[in-house]
Amino acid sequence: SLLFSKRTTKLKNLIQSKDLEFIMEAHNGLSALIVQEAGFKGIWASGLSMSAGLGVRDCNEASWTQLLEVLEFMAERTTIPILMDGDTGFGNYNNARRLVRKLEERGIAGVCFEDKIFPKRNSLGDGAQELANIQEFSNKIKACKDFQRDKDFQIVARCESFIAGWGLENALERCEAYRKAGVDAVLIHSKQSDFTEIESFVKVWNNRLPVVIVPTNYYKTPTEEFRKHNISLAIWANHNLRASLKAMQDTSKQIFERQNLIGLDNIASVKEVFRLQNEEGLEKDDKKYL
Ligand code: SPV
Ligand code: MG
Repeated sequence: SLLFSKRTTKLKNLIQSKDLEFIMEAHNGLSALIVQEAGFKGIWASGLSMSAGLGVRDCNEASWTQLLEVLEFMAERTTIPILMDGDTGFGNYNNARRLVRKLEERGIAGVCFEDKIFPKRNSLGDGAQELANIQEFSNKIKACKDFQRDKDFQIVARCESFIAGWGLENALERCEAYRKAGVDAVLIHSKQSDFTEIESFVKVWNNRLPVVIVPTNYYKTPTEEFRKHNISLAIWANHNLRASLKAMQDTSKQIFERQNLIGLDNIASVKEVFRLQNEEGLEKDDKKYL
């Protein structure tokens, strides 16, 4: 049954189902658990948030093995599927497929690769974006699909045509090539503040493969619009990182200025920290084994 299915199968069902589904960003073991406890059926291991959480830029400054360590903590504390933001795959087809192998070994359910050049730049920044050669990126996808061991492991091809300023025709040409290469879904990204680019794409795309979106900049678009346009998966991509960042800034500032801990109402109790760490589980086991 679904309840006992593998995480890869769960992610496959989320992506391939007709219904609009949502996954939420996490960037370490604790935030991953928080996403699961909130009720989400899946986790977006955001490149922006994982790198920001490590204090570095979102342009492949953290190595892929460093990210693998982060992902391992996220997988350890959760049972819902994790979709890794795999950026460009950290090299050519061989580097990308080897990452796929390592992700499978660590219980990660899928990966998203974007059609840019290593080292990538975050899509929401102002700088110029260089796209990968279509054939080369398609072959990278094909190599990864050929190499995965679990047939349900999901590979999402992320098209950056709109981000790089190339427009609809380019986006359609690319996504069709990635579909032919055997990808499981396409992610079409836009940094506009409205839904028009995405809408223009999905109208012509016509459900050839499930469509994934990241509505960070067009967040004012009602979720009903996504549903109406048959979006398969929406990613809330960075909001736990941004929420915690603001809370940490406010808390550090207040404690620094007041030189005391009075009136810190917006922080979790130590008890809550222990609960999330599952201290209780260890206490039980101590009784049994110590
Ligand atoms: C991320 O969350 O790292 C993403 C989405 O790739 S974006 O920041 O919009 O590029
Ligand atoms: Mg990213």
